Amino acid sequence: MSDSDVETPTVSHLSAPVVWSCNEWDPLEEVIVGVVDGATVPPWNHSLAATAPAHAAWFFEKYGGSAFPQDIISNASRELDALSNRLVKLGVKVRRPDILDFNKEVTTPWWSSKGLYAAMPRDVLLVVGDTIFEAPMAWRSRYFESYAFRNLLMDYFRKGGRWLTAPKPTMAETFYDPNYSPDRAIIEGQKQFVINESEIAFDAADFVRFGTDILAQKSNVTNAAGIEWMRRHVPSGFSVHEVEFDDEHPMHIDTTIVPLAPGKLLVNPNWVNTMPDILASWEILRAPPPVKPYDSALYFSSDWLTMNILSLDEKTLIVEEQETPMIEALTGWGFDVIPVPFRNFYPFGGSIHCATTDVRRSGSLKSYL
Ligand code: ABU
Repeated sequence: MSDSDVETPTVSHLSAPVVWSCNEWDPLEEVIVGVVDGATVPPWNHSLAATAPAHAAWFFEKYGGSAFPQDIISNASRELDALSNRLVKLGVKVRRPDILDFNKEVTTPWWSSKGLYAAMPRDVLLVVGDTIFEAPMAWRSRYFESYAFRNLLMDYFRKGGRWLTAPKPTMAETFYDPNYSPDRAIIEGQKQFVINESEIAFDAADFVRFGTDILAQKSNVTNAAGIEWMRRHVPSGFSVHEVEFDDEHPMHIDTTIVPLAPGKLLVNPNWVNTMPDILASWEILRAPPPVKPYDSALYFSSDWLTMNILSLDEKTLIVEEQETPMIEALTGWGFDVIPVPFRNFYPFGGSIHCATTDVRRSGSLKSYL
């Protein structure tokens, strides 16, 4: 390629920032919705076993290394498209990542692996104010996942968005604890994790935004070094606070605490026994038990995907349509609920919050905690 083939980034500064989101509930203007095309099932391995339910091992043993079964992809894809169309009708600009073939084996100096998917923008990208962060991730199968979003990121960059990419860990053997076992996730009162602190790692979904304050948890994909890296790089005016809950196998905070509106927090009754002091002034709704049984097609996740809700604004929530107890509880708490079909996406390990990343919400930076 000659230099003349390379497009020079032309930066246009819009009157409103192209990337701007400070919390989970301001009015949603632009969102990325994931895609499942090209998704590959990772082989059952040590880091996956740290959080995937043991009952799902058969799925990974049968399909590991192969494309997801086509019927699972088609059904989920239909629901992602329906969600996108619904959001457009609600006045939200929807962007989609590129479709990549994650069944290609990639090799680094330390390992070889196939990929996973571009289904969960929430895991990969985090918008803090005017900056979009690309997470380094901690699974080998997710090492190149952010490239499905690169064209979008370049577009935001050209339009004046700030974009930061965290340093990726090598994901060499030395990064994982060979002695970690999900059966011994707490030793002498200390939570154990499959990743160590030798390198920086985090998934964006271990962070949740409350305006000037961002809460983050250590997990099997996010270490203290990753939280510290974010603390040093968030734009001026934001602070990152580490919190810990009672999920013994944490991976992603968005089925543990979900802020829905200023002062209103949905919490997981199994994993939140003690509220961190920083949230003491917030009104709490303990989530009703999930409708979907744990041992159904939930290959990557707990059954608390029921809590994985996207806020359209501080009054309106998008919720999976069959989660009736949740819909009733939220309606009773004063919210308007837009039910959408999303059950067929659950086998990929997330629901509506995971499948989306808000790139722009109106509103200004404020303190709520
Ligand atoms: N990725 C969100 C799923 C977290 C959970 O297993 O509850």
